[in-house]
This record gives sequence, structure tokens and C-alpha cells, in this order.
Amino acid sequence: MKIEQIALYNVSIPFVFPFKFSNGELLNHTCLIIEVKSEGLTGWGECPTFDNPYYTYETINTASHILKDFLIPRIINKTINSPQEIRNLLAPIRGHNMAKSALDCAIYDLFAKKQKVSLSQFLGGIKNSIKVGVSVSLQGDISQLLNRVESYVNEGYQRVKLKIAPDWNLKPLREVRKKYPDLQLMADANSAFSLDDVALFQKMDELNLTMIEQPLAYDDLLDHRTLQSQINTPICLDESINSLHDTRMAIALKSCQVINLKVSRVGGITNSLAIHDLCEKKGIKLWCGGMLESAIGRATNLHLASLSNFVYPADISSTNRYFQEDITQTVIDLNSEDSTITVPTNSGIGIEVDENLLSKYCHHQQVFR
Ligand code: OSB
Ligand code: MG
Repeated sequence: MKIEQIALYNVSIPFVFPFKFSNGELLNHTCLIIEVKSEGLTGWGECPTFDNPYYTYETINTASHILKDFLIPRIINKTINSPQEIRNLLAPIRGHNMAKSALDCAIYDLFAKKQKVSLSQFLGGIKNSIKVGVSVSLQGDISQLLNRVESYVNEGYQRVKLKIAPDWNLKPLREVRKKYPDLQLMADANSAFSLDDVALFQKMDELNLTMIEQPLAYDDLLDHRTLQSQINTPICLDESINSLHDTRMAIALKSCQVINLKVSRVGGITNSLAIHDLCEKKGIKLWCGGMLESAIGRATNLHLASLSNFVYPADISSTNRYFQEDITQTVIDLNSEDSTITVPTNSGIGIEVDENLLSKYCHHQQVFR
């Protein structure tokens, strides 16, 4: 397929609640939406960087620069025979996985649409619906937290992930566990702790958490290995895994038992498939993480999560958990009876962008031909 046109949209959609984690707070979902056109078809991808480098070093502005000056020039007007080619075409640019992922995902969407199959079918997915949970941001106090968790449990979420921080850890986890003895409960530290906190994590072993996500430094594998050897709760890595190579090192070092796979963090679908297959072979279970994406990113995530080795519930929640209004006609909704979201069945990512809503939330647009 000849890549005839690529458009970049800077989008900002207000959240229904501010999203606070150990290293920052977000009031809006800022992202770049990528639209790729070829043979009368349109592929969509999302680059869910923040406007600050508090989760990864990438920001909206670095992603926009790298896309415009380095990534898009390598793709535009080229004839691509398979979406797997994109990863190699972009490989000379080091890092900047979120910028790369948006292009990669948009071109996968395009090829699935050309073959008139859903992205899940295109990738060899085996599930029609995905078990999901909800990620609960840091709260002001315990009663606010319990109210928030209660409203999510009442909506039908069967798995809850609590953000934790140096001043918000055992107490909130214990209170939620006391109120919900059987809830699938987990914690995400976003790298807020160090090996000085081993005793704290040993106490968490009493809470029957499904896993603890990224307790230690964002670029560490070694200390996570040490921590994992001293606690029973499985460690899940998020920030530390940015490539197949990181995955190989984490497995060899026994730094984790589980990986939160985010397509954007690892630079696209081709890399995600490689990590998925390696983990499946090595007995490391995955789940699909989220970046509070618009429906475009969450639809991509649903298709990816339909692969066999995504076993724990995904961080993909219904649209109303994030936004009053999204940029697509289709609203992504929780099936409350079994805490799942249905994988869209139309071709590609399977949902339509609403041009009016896109322009309502878009504050800058660039087109490349
Ligand atoms: O650490 O998983 C994370 C959101 C933004 C940045 C990092 C993380 C998160 C979440 C939200 O936990 C998951 C979601 O998209 O619902
Ligand atoms: Mg995380």
C-alpha cells in the first residue's frame, strides 16, 4: 500500500476526574492522533504521551518533533507490503517508542482494513471479549477512596488497581481489602519506592494482592530481582520494559513474574507481538496496560489483548470512566455482568472517528503528503 497522506492531530480531552499517580497529576488526556490514508482507506493510531515527562521521557512536543522530522519522512509516499516493515523502517531512530507506536498502529489498522478483517483477526487473537479492570488514582483520603472503589465495583469492575505512593500505601490497600475480601486487588507504585522499603512490601504479602506493579526505579531490573526474591506477591513490570531486549533481561534476571504490556511503551504492534511470543514461551503472563487513551488507543489495546498470553484483566475501562465525551461515535462500554469489554468486530480497529468531535478537541493539526 502506498502511504499517500499522514495527518497529526494534537488533541486534549478533559478527564472526568484528575488522574494522580506517584509522579504527577493529569487533568486532561493530551495525545497525538495519527491518521494515515492509502487506497481510499484510513488507519488510525494514538500516541498517548503526556505534556510532561513524568511517566516516560517522551512528551507531546518531543513526539511531534520526532514524528514530523524523522519518522513520517521515512514512511510518506513509500509503498509498504506488510505492517511488519514499519518497525524496521523506523529502527534507525533511537528510542521515542510512543511516537513510533502511533504510526505503527495506524498502519496495522490500514492493512487489517484492506483485508476486511478486524485487527484482532489480523493479529491472530483468540478472544471476543477482554476481562478488564479499573485503575484508581491517588485519592485525598480513605473515605474518598472507598467511595470511588465502591462506585467502580457497583458498575461491574471485578479487578481494581490502586495507585500507591510513599504517603499512600498500606492503609488504603488494607481498607479496600477489608471492605472487599474477594476483590482482585493490585497496587501500582510507578517507581516510587526503593530497596529501603522491602519491609513495607513484605507486609503487603498479607493482603492477597494479585501483583505489585513497578515498585522500584523506572529503569531498574536488578533491584526488582532482589525485591522479588524477598516477597511472595508477584512483581509486575511496567516502566522497566521498553523492548524485547528488556524483556529477555527481566526474564533472565527473574526481575518479575508478570508484565504489563503497553503497545505504545514498546514502540508498536510488531514489538508487542515479539514480546508476547517470548513471554508465552517462557511462562511470563501478560496483561494489557493503558495510558488513559481515547477510544482509538483503547480499541487498538482491545484487539491486542485478544491474543492468548494476555491473561490478567486489562487496564481498559469504559469511556465514562475517563471522559464525558470522546472522539468516536462508538462508546466503549463495560459488560457489567462479567467485567469484560467486547472486542470490536468491524474491520481494523473497528470504530469510527467522529470528525466533529475530533475537531472539537483538536487544537493543532499538521498534514504530510
Ligand atoms: O502506570 O499504568 C500506569 C495511566 C497513565 C500512566 C501510567 C499508568 C496509567 C494507568 C491508567 O494506570 C490505566 C488506564 O488507562 O486506565
Ligand atoms: Mg503502571
